[in-house]
Amino acid sequence: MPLLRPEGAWRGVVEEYRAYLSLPAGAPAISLREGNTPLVPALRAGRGADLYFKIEGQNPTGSFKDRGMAVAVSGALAEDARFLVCASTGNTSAAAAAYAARAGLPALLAVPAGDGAVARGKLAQALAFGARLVLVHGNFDQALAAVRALAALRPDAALVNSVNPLRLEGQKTGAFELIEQLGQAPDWLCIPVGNAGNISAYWRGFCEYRQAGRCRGVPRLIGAQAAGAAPLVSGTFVDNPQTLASAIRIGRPASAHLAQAAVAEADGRFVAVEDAEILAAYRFLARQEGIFCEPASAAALAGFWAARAAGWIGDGQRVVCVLTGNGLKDPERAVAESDPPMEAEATAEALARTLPPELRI
Ligand code: AN7
Repeated sequence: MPLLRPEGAWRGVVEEYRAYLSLPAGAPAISLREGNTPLVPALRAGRGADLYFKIEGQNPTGSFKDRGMAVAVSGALAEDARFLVCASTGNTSAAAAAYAARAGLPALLAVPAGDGAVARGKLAQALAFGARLVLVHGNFDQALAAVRALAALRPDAALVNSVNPLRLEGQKTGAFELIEQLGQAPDWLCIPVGNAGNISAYWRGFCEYRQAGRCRGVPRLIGAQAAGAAPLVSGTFVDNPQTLASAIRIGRPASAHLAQAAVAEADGRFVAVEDAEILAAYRFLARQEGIFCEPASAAALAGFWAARAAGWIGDGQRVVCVLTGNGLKDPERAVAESDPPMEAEATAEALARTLPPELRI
């Protein structure tokens, strides 16, 4: 008989970390074996620091949202919710759709309508998982206000945006894993910030592991926002946020207060990065590191580079950039940023002529 669960196999964040999660006792574990993502050392991007990438795009639906969604949907079942609802720039909705399918619950997903508002891969995921996908006339912030209002009217709904405390509970497990993978906390964590839940969750995770004696120190935080959607850098909400990194096109972060407290306690900084810097980091990651993430995730590396240039992060310091989502989420951006393919006859000679000049003989 083959073992259904070989000794040591990863069980997903609810079962691996239940003792650290404030889930209702007896909540089921809804899991797609999320978490346990690779920590990959940078080869060329480090600029004199000791840089690593946490590859959250290797989660089941391709983003870090799976950690929080596993816990939120487990909690929703414990509380007898009859449907899930969320607003999203795409990744939350993809995760909600998958975990709803897993849990056998319907999901209502409100995403901003409009060209490029949500990357194609994310829309495809929501549809494939069979969720009710609604293109809302408005931006993410307006969609979030609408679903919050709906959830207030419907006690049978589980709102699974990061205003649901179980979402941050799940996402803090990324910090736990980093400490386990490095043997201690890094000196710095660089992370993209949109609705500001994930940076708040990581900070909670680091502080809880320190409290539990699992690490001695906690990292300083760099929260990277796109320059056109940077309310935490400017200190004022943005009514019409703009950036090609659609995942973080958010002007009124729901967890702004938590993120501000985290960055203050961590002696960290919020930094605004221009779309051109995000794209440079996106291309560098793919071409020089072999890591294909989505543009919003590349903001973490752009933020790291900005922090290095400003002298905040010193030589040799250990830094982790959280690469939050998979590059396949946004295939249109990948094609737009790349050379077009070549064409050739199906012969050796024709193929050889497509080699770069230095390789032709
Ligand atoms: C790839 O899916 O808000 O600061 O609705 O998809 O916790 O919001 C996505 C956010 C970073 C920012 N990277 O995290 C949504 C959504 C990626 C993301 C963020 C998001 P938060």
